[in-house]
Amino acid sequence: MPVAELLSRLPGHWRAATRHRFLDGVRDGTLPPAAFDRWLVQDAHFVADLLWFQARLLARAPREAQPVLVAGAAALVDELAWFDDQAARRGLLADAPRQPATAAYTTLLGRLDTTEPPAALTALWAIERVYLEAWSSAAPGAPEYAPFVAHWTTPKFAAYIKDMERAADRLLAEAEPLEALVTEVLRAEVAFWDMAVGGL
Ligand code: HMH
Repeated sequence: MPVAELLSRLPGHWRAATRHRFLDGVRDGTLPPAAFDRWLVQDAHFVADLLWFQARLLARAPREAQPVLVAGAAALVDELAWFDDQAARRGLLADAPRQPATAAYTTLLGRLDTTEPPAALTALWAIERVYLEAWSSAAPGAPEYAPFVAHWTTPKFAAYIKDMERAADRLLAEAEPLEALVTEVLRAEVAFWDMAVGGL
């Protein structure tokens, strides 16, 4: 079964993770900048944790999956520098503590770190695929958020995700029931958006 089918088997979770009040607010400009900033700081933590997970997956993955993983790891290093730059411009405290939803996602990444590479790669693909879809739902975004929406919906990001999908499909030659794992990813994504609007 191609990994893309996992998502069409989970329409409710997919929708909840890609259509959210936070993203509506980004699109129509009703999201308060403070909520966006709160989310940005937490997402920087998430990306740092994702780099940890991805670098370790790179080391243990079969050779055929390594090119896409190494390219993505390099992109995450650039992304962290970009977050630092945004934090400096917006006067944010990048070392603010992790919120519970961020810490819970970190725990999930820790579990994925002990999951066999084919399943771990599929989960990583789902993490990136859902994020692209979520930001695409907010496009083009209100003027103050449009540069962020553009940053997370580039053709380059979409092509990277497609490459990872192909790698996951190759590794998962045998049918594996991964709905439960992908559901966990989608739930973690919903909790992450919920966190960002939590104080509103
Ligand atoms: C919460 N999910 C979340 N943040 C991200 N930056 C991504 C996925 C994609 O890297």
